[in-house]
Amino acid sequence: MEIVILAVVIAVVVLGALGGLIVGSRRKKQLPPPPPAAPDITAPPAEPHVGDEAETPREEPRRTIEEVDLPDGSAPVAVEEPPAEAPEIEIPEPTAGRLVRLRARLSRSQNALGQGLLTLLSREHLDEDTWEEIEDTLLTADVGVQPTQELVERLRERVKVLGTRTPEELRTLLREELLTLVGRDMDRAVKTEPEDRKPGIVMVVGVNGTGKTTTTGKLARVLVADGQSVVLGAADTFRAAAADQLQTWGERVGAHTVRGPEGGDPASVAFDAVKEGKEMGANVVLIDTAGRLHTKTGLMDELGKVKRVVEKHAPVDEVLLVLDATTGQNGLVQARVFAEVVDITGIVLTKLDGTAKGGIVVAVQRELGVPVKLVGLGEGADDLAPFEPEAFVDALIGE
Ligand SMILES: Nc1nc2c(ncn2[C@@H]2O[C@H](COP(=O)(O)OP(=O)(O)O)[C@@H](O)[C@H]2O)c(=O)[nH]1
Ligand SMILES: [Mg+2]
Repeated sequence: MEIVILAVVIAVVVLGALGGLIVGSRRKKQLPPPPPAAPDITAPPAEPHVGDEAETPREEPRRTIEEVDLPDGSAPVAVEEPPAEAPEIEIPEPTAGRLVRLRARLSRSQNALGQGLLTLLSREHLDEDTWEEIEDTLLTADVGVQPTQELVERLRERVKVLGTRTPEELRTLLREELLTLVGRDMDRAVKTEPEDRKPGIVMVVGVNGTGKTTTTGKLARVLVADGQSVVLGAADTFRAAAADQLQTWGERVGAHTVRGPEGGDPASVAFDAVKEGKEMGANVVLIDTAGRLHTKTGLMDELGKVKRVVEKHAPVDEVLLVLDATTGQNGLVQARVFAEVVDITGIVLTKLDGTAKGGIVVAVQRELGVPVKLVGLGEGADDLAPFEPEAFVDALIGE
């Protein structure tokens, strides 16, 4: 019995050792046996044999296919794969003189307002009916009642002492009076660079559909074109699409977008955006907000809270109210509501390209006592222009 067990143990040990040798020899066999003489390199590789390693262990780093010389001997081609997260960055157009470049977009206001007034003023007899027509023209272009009366009064006075009325004289006169109405001396710079700290903080507010997100995106481009680094805060958390839309704008110019969960707290997204802007050493943080106007109280609470929470970091430098120029009087009502909620520091008038009501510039400034700082003149990425009264009035009355 003991002998049998011993014999079995010996047998197992011997077999194990043999097995180990076999395995060991398999491991050591790394290369197939060298081919006889003058190997034919065009021949297909030798078939693997049973017991061959599935893959020859590599000492050298794996080479990509691009580094291998092509059969026809052409040089290796370096194919750069763009990283998925970094799309090509666009270089926005410079901002100086944009309004002049985009003046043709104001053609509807030019025809209705500028040319309309010049034609009326050129009439041989400036009777009461004509003055009434002039007044109507201004009102139709949304200049507003008070500013219209002021302008008509000034024009009547000046035309009286003019005697002859050459087209050139009338143009000069109208230009001067419209400029006075639009306001030459207001500070229209968008405050993005406070002297004592970084980043500057800008909030963009307004009713949905007026062009807030588009304007925020375009403004980011303006700032980037001017050499500033920008962080975007997607504080419109009601639809994920809104944050996507903003992020897309940001990616095009290399601006980082801070966003939160859909339906999340807008104030905390805004807070985080400023926090990240600080950490990144950004020059400016632009905060896009939601603008539901169903319940004034809800809006009040929400916007007010966003501003208060952001101001735990630093004061907000600029609150831009975005108004759709095509909505006329409705826009003025919106302006009033928003002004009650937050201190508006600047107005952005969008969609001036699609309207004959360029006079809204005058009316809304009067309404809020705040300057129009930017105007939207199209859906294109660079269709946002700093508002320049002279270029604007020149565009209205034509060359
Ligand atoms: N024609 C024209 N369309 C504009 C302008 N600004 C914005 N829009 C369009 O208005 C629509 C609403 O804009 P969006 O930024 O989403 O508005 P939001 O809801 O206030 O964020 C979009 O189709 C924009 O392309 C502008 O200056 N001119
Ligand atoms: Mg939006």
